[in-house]
Amino acid sequence: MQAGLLPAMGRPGAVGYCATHASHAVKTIKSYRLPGKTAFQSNSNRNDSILDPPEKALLKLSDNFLDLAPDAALTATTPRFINVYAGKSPARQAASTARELADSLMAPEASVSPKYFYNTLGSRLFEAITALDEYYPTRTEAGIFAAAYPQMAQALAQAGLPHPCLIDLGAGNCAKALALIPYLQPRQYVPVDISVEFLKGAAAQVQNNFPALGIVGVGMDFSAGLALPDEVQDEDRVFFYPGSSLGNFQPEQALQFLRQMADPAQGKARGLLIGIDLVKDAAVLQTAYDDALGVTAAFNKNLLRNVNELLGADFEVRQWRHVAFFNAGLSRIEMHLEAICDLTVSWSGHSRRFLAGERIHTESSYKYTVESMTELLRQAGFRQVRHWSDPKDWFAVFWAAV
Ligand code: AVI
Repeated sequence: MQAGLLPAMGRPGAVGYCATHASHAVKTIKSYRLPGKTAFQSNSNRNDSILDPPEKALLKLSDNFLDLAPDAALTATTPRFINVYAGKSPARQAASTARELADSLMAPEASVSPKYFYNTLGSRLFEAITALDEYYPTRTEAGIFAAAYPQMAQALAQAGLPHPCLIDLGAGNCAKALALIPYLQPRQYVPVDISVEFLKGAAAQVQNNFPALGIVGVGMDFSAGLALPDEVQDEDRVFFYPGSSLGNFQPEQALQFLRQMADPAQGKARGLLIGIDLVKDAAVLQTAYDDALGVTAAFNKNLLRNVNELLGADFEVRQWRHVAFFNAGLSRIEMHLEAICDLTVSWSGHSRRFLAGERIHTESSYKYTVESMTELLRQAGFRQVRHWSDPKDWFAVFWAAV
């Protein structure tokens, strides 16, 4: 057991900043012998997301705590952070975003990439979606993880990855990794996200919980390529990609993306732990993307506000309606914005006319079967593939190793 993997959140002795070392703020945290489960239950600083694991796992954790000397001092440094956009000036970034948006809006079948959902309000609306009764993927996936953490850890160990470099793609608030780290015991944790400022705070929180864990935060749009900076350990990389976001790629793009993870450039042993939404009854799928409260509709329409800001366009949100349906032939949910009346949208000297009923395609969310995902992982170069699913077989978490 590596000392750094002991979660600090159950420790009432945690104290504030007391020293500065080099450019990093150093935090001293007093640890103590874990007095059993009650300590987890009584501490108000705890992170409840790691309190779900089964009883047995809690006992295993407490055993690990006993390896520590009482009152041993652990230090938590501010995690390193690398912004892969650093080479590109903000003006060049803004210009290429505007070009991409303008091109997709001017195409015969107008579209906007789903990555533009996630401005500040969009991220909050997505969080609200995950709490909806109709949106089953988030809680179904959480249930699968909670029931199978120890088995997942065992699968990694069997693949020769007992202390991996855990690369968390689209880490967001890092909550899913926080629960996984005590089981997978990574040597290095690498949260990756396009939303840089948000990620910094979240990575610091992980560091507080696991003071001696090596953390390198990476700000990058990983959908454009998975070339990670040199600071990321190139041995024993395990990619963690929960949330069924692979479904937002076109199948050919999904295959290319998976191939990059299986590529020998990612180190000697490589693996992937990924959450995938499965094909199911069309009505269940449809209501998950067209909920009664209209939260998904707001999430979809908010994209127009973001395009207005990024492109300087003049979309009138009230002139558009949310459309979501399951396209069974392509095995995907499609989300569109449909013009309610004839209208014209303009931006920096350009304009496009939309007739009533014309649509902008904003998202596809592909649904796989266990067989089709297993086949895709094999095509990408993964050899050992297994999965865990819920009793209704609505969602699956796959473990794939090369
Ligand atoms: C992020 N992604 C996996 C979500 C999905 O289900 O495709 C995005 C989403 N779109 C509407 N609701 C949720």
